[in-house]
Amino acid sequence: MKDTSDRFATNPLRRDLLKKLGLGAAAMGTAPFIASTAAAQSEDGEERAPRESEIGFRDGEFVLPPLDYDYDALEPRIDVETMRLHHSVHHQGYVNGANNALRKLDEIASGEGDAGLVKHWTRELAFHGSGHTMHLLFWNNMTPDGGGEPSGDLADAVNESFGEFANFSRLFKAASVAVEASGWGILGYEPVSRRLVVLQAEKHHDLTVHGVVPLLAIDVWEHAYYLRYQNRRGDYVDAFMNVINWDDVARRYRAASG
Ligand code: MN3
Repeated sequence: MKDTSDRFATNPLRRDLLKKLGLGAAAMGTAPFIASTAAAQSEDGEERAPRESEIGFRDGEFVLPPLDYDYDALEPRIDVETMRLHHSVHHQGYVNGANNALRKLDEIASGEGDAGLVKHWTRELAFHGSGHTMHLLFWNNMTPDGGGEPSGDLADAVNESFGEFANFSRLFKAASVAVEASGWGILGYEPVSRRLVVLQAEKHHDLTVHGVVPLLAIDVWEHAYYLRYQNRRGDYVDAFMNVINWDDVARRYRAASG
């Protein structure tokens, strides 16, 4: 893996795939990948250096960044053991899977791989690549000091899109609770209508509206809540509302809509 990473980093096909994954220019060169370009802006819209927790790609490979807070920081809403397993095992699995899929697709591109498996490996990239980017978003969407309501431009956008915050909250929670099997509840920016939308994702990527930029996401796979909440997904969704980092969501909104 190590000896070929330089080739992957400079491979034109890989660049194209990274673009399609929405990873942008920062992923291609020496600049670190930021979970969303949105997060790379400070409160006043100026560029800022990415936090370590936002860097999900380095030296030609997807990587698992550390969290911005300790595993026990979101107690009692999200328990320490869930956080530890979810970050260090589950998220790492998506990082590994995405790197493997890219490697296999690079082999096919160069004529060395089995082109008959292209359907398999693109599906693997969609699943693991989306798993990686969604978890990067999820971790940075949360903070021990979270909850409440957004302010500023994001608050205006929520009101314009949903009428008022309570309506957004009702819709977001309903969508998150109702995801069939494993997936995500998502607040995203839809660039054609230029409004906010609430979506579900099944797995990490099914039900996507292409072009929508996810701003806020709650993981409703059982691995995200089962140790503490068992089958009570609704209680977990309610708890999540109290750890949302609205400053992070607002930065992403500004970059996506700007
Ligand atoms: Mn997860």
